[in-house]
Amino acid sequence: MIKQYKAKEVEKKWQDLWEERSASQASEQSDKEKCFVLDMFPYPSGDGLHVGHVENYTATDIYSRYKRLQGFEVLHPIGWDAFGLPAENFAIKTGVHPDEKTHQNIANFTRQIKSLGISYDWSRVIDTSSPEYYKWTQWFFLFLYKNGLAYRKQASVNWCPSCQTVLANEQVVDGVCERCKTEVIQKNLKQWFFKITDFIEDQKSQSSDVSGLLSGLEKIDWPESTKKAQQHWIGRSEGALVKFAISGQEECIEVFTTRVDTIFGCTYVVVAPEHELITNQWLTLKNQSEVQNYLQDVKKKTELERTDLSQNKTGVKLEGIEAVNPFTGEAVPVYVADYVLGNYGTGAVMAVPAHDERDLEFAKKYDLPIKISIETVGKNSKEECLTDDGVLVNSGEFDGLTSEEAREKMTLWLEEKKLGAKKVNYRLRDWLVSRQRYWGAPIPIIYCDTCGEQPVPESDLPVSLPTDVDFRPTGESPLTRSESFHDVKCPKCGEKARRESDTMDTFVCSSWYYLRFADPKNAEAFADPEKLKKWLPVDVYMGGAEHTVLHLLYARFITKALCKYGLIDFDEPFMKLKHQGMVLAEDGRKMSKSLGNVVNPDDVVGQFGADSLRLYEMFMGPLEDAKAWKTDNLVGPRRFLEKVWRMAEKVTEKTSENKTLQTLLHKTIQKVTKDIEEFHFNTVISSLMIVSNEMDKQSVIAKENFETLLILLSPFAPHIAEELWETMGHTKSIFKAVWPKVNLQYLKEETVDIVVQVNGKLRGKISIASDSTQKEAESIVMQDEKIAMYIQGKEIKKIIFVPNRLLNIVL
Ligand code: ANZ
Ligand code: ZN
Repeated sequence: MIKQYKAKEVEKKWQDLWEERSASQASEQSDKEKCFVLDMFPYPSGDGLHVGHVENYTATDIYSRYKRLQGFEVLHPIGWDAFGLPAENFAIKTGVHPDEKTHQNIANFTRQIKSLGISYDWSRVIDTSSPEYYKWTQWFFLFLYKNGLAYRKQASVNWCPSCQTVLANEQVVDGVCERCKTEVIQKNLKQWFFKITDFIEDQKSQSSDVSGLLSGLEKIDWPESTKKAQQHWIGRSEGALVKFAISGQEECIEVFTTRVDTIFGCTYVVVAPEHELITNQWLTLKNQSEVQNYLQDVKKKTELERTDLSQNKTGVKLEGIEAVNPFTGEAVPVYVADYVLGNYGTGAVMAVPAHDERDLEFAKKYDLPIKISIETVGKNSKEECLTDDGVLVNSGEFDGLTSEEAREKMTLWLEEKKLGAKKVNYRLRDWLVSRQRYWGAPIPIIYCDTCGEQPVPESDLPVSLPTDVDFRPTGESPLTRSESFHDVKCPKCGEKARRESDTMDTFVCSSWYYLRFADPKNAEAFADPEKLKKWLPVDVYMGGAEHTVLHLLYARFITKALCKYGLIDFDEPFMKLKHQGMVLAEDGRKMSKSLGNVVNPDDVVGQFGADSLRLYEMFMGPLEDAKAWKTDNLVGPRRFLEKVWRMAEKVTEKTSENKTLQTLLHKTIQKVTKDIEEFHFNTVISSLMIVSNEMDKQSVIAKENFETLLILLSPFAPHIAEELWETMGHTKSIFKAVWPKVNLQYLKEETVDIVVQVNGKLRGKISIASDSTQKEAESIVMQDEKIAMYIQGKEIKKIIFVPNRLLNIVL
């Protein structure tokens, strides 16, 4: 008689054994094909593991264990994205040093993850806040610096008054700080930037072509929505630069437009408040003081307010100057208005109120002429803005051309006359990496009064983060207040110099961490080239959909920079990307401490066991979907595991003679294999439940079949599978077993008759292979002469398909 299923005992036993045997360690020596499966490494927050983490880690653990069973050498590591604001803010509140708190949190995360039976290679753990790691983060900074990809400049930057630090554009969401939701303001500071914009388009290096951030998307298997988000963020737009001469002056105003075809409709020109014409006071304006007053008002507004379509447009006419339309020779007024941004295009636009919404609104307010130069089918009024492409009218020699043709012809015209040129613009800006915070990797630069900006020599890395620092935010970097840190000798002349006191954005730490897993303890290089060759790129990467832009874009940039300079031979870091959906609270809301609806995985493991939790989370629904938690529903997976446990009792050595069961089992192998490859884990679990029920109906279960079931189950519920495998008399781990093969003999195609309807009327019955897809069914039905008769010459509006039952053609 088999003992009762005690999850806690079983799980503890196997977790200890796996650890003792280093069961999940990836080996360089192995000649098996490699597979690198990676989770976005967590920030070790004080709240501990979230059930959302559990979903992510279980999914990739299933895939990793499955790949091992398929004979791959799997690298499945974990680490800690340990620098960052929360630990620093906690320190400010409580006085506990960020290092201490972070390491407590890491210990807690480690314990929690181990209790779930996730098969990480614990010998490769990395911690971005350790000097062994951030030495290489600093090395990357120097690598970029030496190749002209890191530079310092004075810039208007996003400043969070509450976090007291600069934010990257990517960290400003709808005008507020992504982290604390405080409204972001602009500040003018000297800051470090990485030249991510150099990598938007493809590049040639000595040895290879490096795909750009845009075209590289084509070769990676990522969710379409994530690719779209990246494209949108990069914001490539094709247009033209056009020079508008200023009447009676040498200077001209250059504008960027994507609609040069509308230029005959241009009735005024607008420059941004930041435009040189205004800031350098190029020309004498008759209303200088009015303009200055306006600039004061603009300073109070955020970029969001300025670009918000629903906001009232404001501006001031520049009295005393006029711009000349190069095509018409007509002089038009010039305005300064804040709906035009200083940091996009040329900071100046040709305004075409008839065809641009913002211009129209402004023109109405300031009573400027509206001239139609594009006709679009159906629409034509001065009230409605005709923003679509169409055919040119009132456009001289260009009349009758389509917008597309006109853009080409007019751009050529401009180029011939040297009045303009084709131009591609991007929304993406260089990556601002300076942060005025303590808990981050110090920027390895020294400033010397004689020699200027000097990189810290590589042999002096790491530039260690001092521990004796008052890290309370004052707007100034806390490191400026540590004399031991701050004062340094110039590496070039040896005179007294000072260190850069800003630290790096934590996204720099996470932009390269996946590379470190190939060789986490290397003290001579960020990783050995041979080991990088062995493990990289990442085959499957998984994490939350909130990382569609930031982290993923930065990681791709670093990879491309390394590839360009020959340090690695691949130009995309993550070949396949998956996002898990959010796990919501029982009430369907987001889990949050303030709502008191957070589920702690520790409690669930304690009550039901890790295997049940893993199964439950994978059974909640499709991986990518948002799903609401329901503790009561954990009973289902738990009972299923209890059933499998009891089935072990019925196992006999003899082989199965039950053909139906054999067929079902092999269909299940086929389906489970296919579904795991596609990350359809919920359907795998239902298949396993069905086949278990069928097996359990027998008075005895063939050992061979039961073992097949155990292997199929093992990636999902590894502890119980190991235990029962051992009960079956095995001395080696189930994960050393071989993934079952489908015996095609059992899968000889069966057919079903489906009903074929045309407009809901029965028109025949046709025999097709069972479980045909809609496409397969359609192609057979359409070949049938009788059916063809009914639909001849008519347009098919839609086809309704019920698998194995019905196909209805709607005309
Ligand atoms: C004339 C025009 C006529 C335009 C028309 C549009 C429609 P994207 O696609 O985002 O690149 N623009 C250019 N620089 C700007 C700036 N610094 N601030 C605000 N707006 C700016 O948008 C390009 C279009 O945005 C340009 O094409 C310009 O307006 C405007 F019927 O030029 B267009
Ligand atoms: Zn010097």
